[in-house]
Amino acid sequence: METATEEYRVVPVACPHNCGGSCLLNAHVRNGVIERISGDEADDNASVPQLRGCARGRAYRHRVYAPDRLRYPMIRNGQRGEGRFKRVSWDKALDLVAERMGEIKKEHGPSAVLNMSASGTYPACLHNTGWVHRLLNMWGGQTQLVGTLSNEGGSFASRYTYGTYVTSSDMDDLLNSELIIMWGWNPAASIHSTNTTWYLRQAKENGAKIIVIDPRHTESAAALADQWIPVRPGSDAALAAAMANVILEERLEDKVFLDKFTYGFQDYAEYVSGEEDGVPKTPRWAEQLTGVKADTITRLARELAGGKPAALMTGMGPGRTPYGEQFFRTTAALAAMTGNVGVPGGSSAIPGGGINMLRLRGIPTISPNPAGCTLNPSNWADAILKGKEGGYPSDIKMVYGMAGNLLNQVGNINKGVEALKSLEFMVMQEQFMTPTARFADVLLPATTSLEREDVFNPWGMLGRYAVYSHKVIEPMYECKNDLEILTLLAKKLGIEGYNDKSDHEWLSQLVADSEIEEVEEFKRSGAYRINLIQPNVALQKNIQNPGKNPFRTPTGKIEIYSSRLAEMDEPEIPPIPKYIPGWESNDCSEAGDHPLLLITPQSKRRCHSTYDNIPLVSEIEPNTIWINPQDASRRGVENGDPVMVRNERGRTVIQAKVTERIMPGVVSIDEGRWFTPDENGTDTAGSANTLVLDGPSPGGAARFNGNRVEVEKA
Ligand SMILES: Nc1nc2c(c(=O)[nH]1)N[C@H]1C(S)=C(S)[C@@H](COP(=O)(O)OP(=O)(O)OC[C@H]3O[C@@H](n4cnc5c(=O)[nH]c(N)nc54)[C@H](O)[C@@H]3O)O[C@H]1N2
Ligand SMILES: Nc1nc2c(c(=O)[nH]1)N[C@H]1C(S)=C(S)[C@@H](COP(=O)(O)OP(=O)(O)OC[C@H]3O[C@@H](n4cnc5c(=O)[nH]c(N)nc54)[C@H](O)[C@@H]3O)O[C@H]1N2
Ligand SMILES: [Mo]
Repeated sequence: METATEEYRVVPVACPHNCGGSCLLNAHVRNGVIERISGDEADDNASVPQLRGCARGRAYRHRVYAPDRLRYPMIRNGQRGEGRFKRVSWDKALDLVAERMGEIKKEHGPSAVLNMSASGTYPACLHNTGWVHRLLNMWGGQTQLVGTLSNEGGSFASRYTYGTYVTSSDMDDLLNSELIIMWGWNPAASIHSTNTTWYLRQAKENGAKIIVIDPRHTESAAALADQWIPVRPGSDAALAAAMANVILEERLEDKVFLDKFTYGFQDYAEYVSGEEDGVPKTPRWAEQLTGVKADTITRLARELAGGKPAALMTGMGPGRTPYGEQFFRTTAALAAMTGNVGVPGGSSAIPGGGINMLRLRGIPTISPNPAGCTLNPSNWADAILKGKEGGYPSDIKMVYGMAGNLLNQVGNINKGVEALKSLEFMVMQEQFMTPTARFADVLLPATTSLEREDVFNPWGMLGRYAVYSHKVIEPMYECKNDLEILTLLAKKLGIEGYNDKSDHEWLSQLVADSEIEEVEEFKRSGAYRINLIQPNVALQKNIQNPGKNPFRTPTGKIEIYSSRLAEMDEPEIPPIPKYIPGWESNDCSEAGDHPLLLITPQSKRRCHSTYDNIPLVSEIEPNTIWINPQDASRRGVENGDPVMVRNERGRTVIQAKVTERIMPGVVSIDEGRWFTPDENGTDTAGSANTLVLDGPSPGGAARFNGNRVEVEKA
């Protein structure tokens, strides 16, 4: 029963997580306590749909009120990584950080500090990790992680093929497609923009045919696909080359498009026909490598060539393999061969940025890094352990991290543990005691996004909306906003001019400088949506008017043959797209005692490792390893059995899900469970990265998929 003294409000906020969407949520608050969170219930219409959150966003309250929130600053009180800490004041904690940073800079220079901030607040316009870069760069510099763990393969391929990173059309353009090939793409779980699955559903109702190519029969396959084509991880470039072979053999290619818009296609055609290396890339050739029947490949190729406009929608999973960049180069070649690039309903076949219609910038978070030292994120641990002697740009002594759990989220956790143990000093700005935070010397407790004000927008590629996220409650315990923590530290470090505005002033400026005119309405409703009659189509202007808008490649064309890659002269980065066998992946003869190929996709119960400690969301589905009945029965494993998964990098125990939904020879563990070792170092939580390789592919991609493992009854 409500009484007159009770205050009840419904406050618009954003789901702050980094799945690519930015959903509008409503926080229901009574007397300063969040009672529940509901989804967007605005009037729905086809062009401006609701921004409805999923189970994770709606459970955000359970993160805010989680009993294991970090509550006050703490310093290490035991061995590093042991997890014993003692409470101190903010003043004392920040004094210690400033003092140790000063000593480390004096002795080793600023590049001794590795910035291990990551994606936890990526979609936030204000409280994001750009401020850590700003702090360290103004202080003298840092060793910086450059590039993403997600899409370096795609970025590499789009840079050399199209000369731009803006390669994604708006998702509602899928309504213009006749055929949609979801190639290693599972937005039913991995979102990639709030309404992607909703548009796919409508496309299907409009009669589009949907084919899923994935080692797993995914949620998207179950909900949307007319056909599921399982493929061995890391072999997709072979599948694409064989499709190209069929298209050329049957003369189904779009010659006019190839002549007008591409450069060097003939070289690829010679590779595909076998003229170049004596190996025709026929469907039969690919069958051995991919596990896809030659007939199926032939039919798929014909379907793609005949199904115009066809959207070859590639996810990032197949790109996170040993030569992941080649996958996207081959799919771009297919899209060009079939004249599907830059047209409504088509696709560039490389995931990348979209045409950004919102100028939500203006916060000066990035300044140049005076130390100039950079690392691929997949090398962070190796670089700490080996330093300059190992060919890395710096000798790292200290880590500063905000909103990242990179011990858990990069391959080879056991190597990461060794690396963190070897440090002189480590600081983490976190909300929880994550596996990474346990190794810190100083823990600085950060607020959640419901305790502060911010603006969020989805990944550049995928939407035309922004969400205003109001402050709902006061900071819990002694937690502080990330920007406030960094501003206080900047003062202690004697940095001048780091931050001269309040959060509110920053956000007012941000919105005032953007295209948003109805600022009050944006704040009131929480959402700003751009209604378009026609969705944006990536690369369309290059195709409509190539004279005026040449592709930004050396030749001004889509470079199937890249002159810049040719100049590099690296056999592992050929100038034309090629299938290159992975280190561990496809060659069955090299399987040894680790015969199964592991993939580690995104979980619908987590955003990476975020939410792994929240029981409510963990109920969505148990954490399991998917294994085909053939592989399970050979090992005496039954559905529900605990199994040990192992290779030379580590061991983890997890429950088996015996299912036809994964192809034989492949197993799958959703990434992101918190590494929880027992006294023998065996992980007890099913944390995928105990098994995964660290280090990037030649083009920079992380190699999360296609690692060799063995499974046995635990
Ligand atoms: N729920 C949820 N959503 C998320 C995230 C999350 O953690 N949770 N993370 C977000 C982030 S930051 C990112 S970068 C994106 C990542 O998005 P993606 O990289 O697209 O997602 P994944 O699930 O890793 O991979 C997509 C699909 O590829 C398949 N796959 C794996 N290896 C191969 C292969 O070699 N060949 C083929 N054909 N398929 C393969 C997997 O089975 C999976 O179904 O997702 C975002 N969305
Ligand atoms: N095996 C395998 N590993 C993968 C992937 C894969 O597909 N397979 N995907 C990779 C990809 S694409 C990515 S992007 C990375 C992501 O890796 P990370 O960027 O490390 O992402 P999270 O694990 O979600 O960790 C984010 C942390 O930020 C904290 N956090 C959230 N909000 C805030 C805040 O407002 N302030 C502060 N200070 N902290 C906050 C959360 O508590 C959480 O611990 O993982 C990669 N790891
Ligand atoms: Mo990512």
